[in-house]
Amino acid sequence: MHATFPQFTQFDPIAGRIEGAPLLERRLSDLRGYFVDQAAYATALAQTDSLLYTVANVEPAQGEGALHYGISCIMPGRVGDEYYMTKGHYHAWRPASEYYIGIRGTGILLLEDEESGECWSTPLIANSGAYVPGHAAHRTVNTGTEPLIFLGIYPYNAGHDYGAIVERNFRHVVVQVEGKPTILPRADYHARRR
Ligand code: PAN
Ligand code: ZN
Repeated sequence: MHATFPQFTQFDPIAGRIEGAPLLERRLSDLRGYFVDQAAYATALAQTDSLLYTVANVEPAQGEGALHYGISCIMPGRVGDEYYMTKGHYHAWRPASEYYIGIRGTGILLLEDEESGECWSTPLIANSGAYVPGHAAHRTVNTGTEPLIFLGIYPYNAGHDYGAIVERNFRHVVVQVEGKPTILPRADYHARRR
């Protein structure tokens, strides 16, 4: 059977775009309540509603076995000490896993297993891959000085579930401490600032 979608795709590895794919933009105002330092968030938003990241998804086919994929581009920057990051989500269909391939820049992928509560992280850098297992919340953080660009490949029916993250956020934050990206339990970050 001939596929009805393009068999060959070129990515723009500098801008993080896929030609013809619709571009979703996430700005500071879209991430209200996500950053740990609320005062820094309010100050930043009062200045400008900065672009935090873009996602271009290609969803060529439906049905058992089909794959979707998308390229994400997270800008460099921070809100207070916390680096620019994605909202983060579970897949609506929890067993769906995903594979991330780093194309440009330097970042960290935060993961949390829904049932065990286990938290872990992996680097996300150019020419490397990171596996996101099913049932894991995942958030990507740009800890570098250039855009962080990566490809994500997932089952067509993975879907996004943002609700749980909106409610309780990730247990860890990725913040700049003494000039270096540092992963801290959210509670420890608050305690340090008291
Ligand atoms: C990615 C993410 C993308 C943006 O394509 O959707 O990086 O992150 P948020 O969806 O958390 O805003 C992916 O993991 N898709 O399943
Ligand atoms: Zn995902």
